Amino acid sequence: MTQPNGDARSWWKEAVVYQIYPRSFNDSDGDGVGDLGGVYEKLDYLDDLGIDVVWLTPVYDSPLADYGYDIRNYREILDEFGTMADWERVRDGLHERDIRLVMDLVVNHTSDEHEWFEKSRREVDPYTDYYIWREGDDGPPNNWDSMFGGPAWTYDEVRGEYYLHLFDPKQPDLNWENPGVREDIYEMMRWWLDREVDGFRMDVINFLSKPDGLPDGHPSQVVTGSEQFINGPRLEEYLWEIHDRVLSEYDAMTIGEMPGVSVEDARAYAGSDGPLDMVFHFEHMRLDSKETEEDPWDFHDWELDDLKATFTRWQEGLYPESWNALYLNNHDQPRQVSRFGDENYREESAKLLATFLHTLRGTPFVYQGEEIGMTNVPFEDVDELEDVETIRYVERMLERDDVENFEDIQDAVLYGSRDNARTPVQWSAEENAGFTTGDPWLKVNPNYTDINVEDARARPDSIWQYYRRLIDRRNEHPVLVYGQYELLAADHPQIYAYLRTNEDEQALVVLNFSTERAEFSPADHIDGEGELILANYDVPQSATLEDGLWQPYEARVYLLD
Ligand code: TEU
Repeated sequence: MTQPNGDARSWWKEAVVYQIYPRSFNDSDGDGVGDLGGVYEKLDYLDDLGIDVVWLTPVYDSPLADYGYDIRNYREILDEFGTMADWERVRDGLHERDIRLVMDLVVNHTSDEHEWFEKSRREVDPYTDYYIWREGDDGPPNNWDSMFGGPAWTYDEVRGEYYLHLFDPKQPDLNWENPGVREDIYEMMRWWLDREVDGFRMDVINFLSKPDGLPDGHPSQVVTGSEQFINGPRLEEYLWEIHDRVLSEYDAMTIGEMPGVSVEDARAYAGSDGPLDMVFHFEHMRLDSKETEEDPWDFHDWELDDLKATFTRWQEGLYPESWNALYLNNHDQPRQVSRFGDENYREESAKLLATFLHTLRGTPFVYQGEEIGMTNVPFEDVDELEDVETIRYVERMLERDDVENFEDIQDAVLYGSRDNARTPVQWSAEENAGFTTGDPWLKVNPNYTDINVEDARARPDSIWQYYRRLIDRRNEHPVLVYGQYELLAADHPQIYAYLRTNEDEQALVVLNFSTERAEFSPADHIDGEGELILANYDVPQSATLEDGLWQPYEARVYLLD
């Protein structure tokens, strides 16, 4: 039996990606900000972990209103991060270690300090229509909200018109209707690909197309207007154009970040015949929040039922023609162990989550610090926060009558802020966790004395060592990469179990997603014997499928006969 067409083997399917947020990764010059020199120092570290691809979040020149997602110059490196020569050194060092490099592509918007915007607001051709400008009679041209809260329009005194920004006012949206904009973006993409970049993670790439006439959004939406600008009318056309004009000429990996994307949409955008390789969807990021107009951060506990249903829908829905991008946290989300695991069972639950991520069909994305089980951060005051989204949230909430001070919303911030993921990587128990000899730009999580890389590498049973073994297992058993997914015991309240099957092998994954012991006998659900190939508790190699009692957050992977 051959693999179905859509399941043809590719390097980017077998890869494990490691996401670096350079500002918080490692500081080589003592200014308190991580940099490319710091990444260079850690190349052997990345190699030892066994990852195959690095995704570098934006390192381009930027005024940092959204920490680099507001680009001033696509072809320059931000001074704080180093020079183009430093970037080349990182690229070459990665390539020497057979690690590929994926860059962030932010082309829904630029910085308002980008030369194109400076010229556009002065109506200098050909840049006059590079952005989305409208006159407004008594206020903004339509009712759309920005993703960070507040109106999506800002009045520009220079031009005397409003411009659209789906994020911060310092992030004006490019006008993709304008062929000149598209040409310039394609040229820029080729410029990087010709510099041996191995692919792009494409920021909010499903926001590119805005409908003609920019109609008002439905007021029932949490972000008013989102149903208009998410997956807009010309999106597919633009993605195909990007593919045909640029990507088709290179062996590049492409991951589209797509808030609000459904399984059906994803099949069109990232099928085996689609323009992109895979997409980041957000459905599992919504399982614990009830976003409302009043409070976009209304968090509650997530349910295992929902987690199973969501992942199962994506695992089944993208088989066999499309491919999953797998993640449980990143620079925009809380730490996974604090959210989907339990800090009281930090080591066990971090390993369980890792097992989950690496044994689903798709490409796993590991976010820096995840491999040592870094946790959310006990921020004590607004002054400790840096993230624009969090700061806007706090400002908006403080305007409400029922919110008097920071303490009233502290729980939501401690749970949900993007800064949770952005504190410096904890390298050692030395001052500032060994991240910098200077003053770190964002507070170091005080738990660095216990949770750090040095300790994790020294302990054979650490989360870090577990990641290494897990990556090895995935490399040894293609069934863990390609196999078809089948959910078992769908209604079990604690256990999440599934099979992975291809023509040569079958694997069984059992995860106790709870703080209680669980009863579950795999033998009730499958025939045959199994060989244990990975476990996060010390269980004998001879453990059988009849075994019925599972420890809190216990995870096991069996290869079946
Ligand atoms: O994020 C897109 C996005 O939708 C975020 O607003 C996300 O939903 C939110 O932060 C969750 O709390 C991308 C980048 O990853 C993010 O860092 C940028 O701020 C944003 O685009 C704008 O470029």
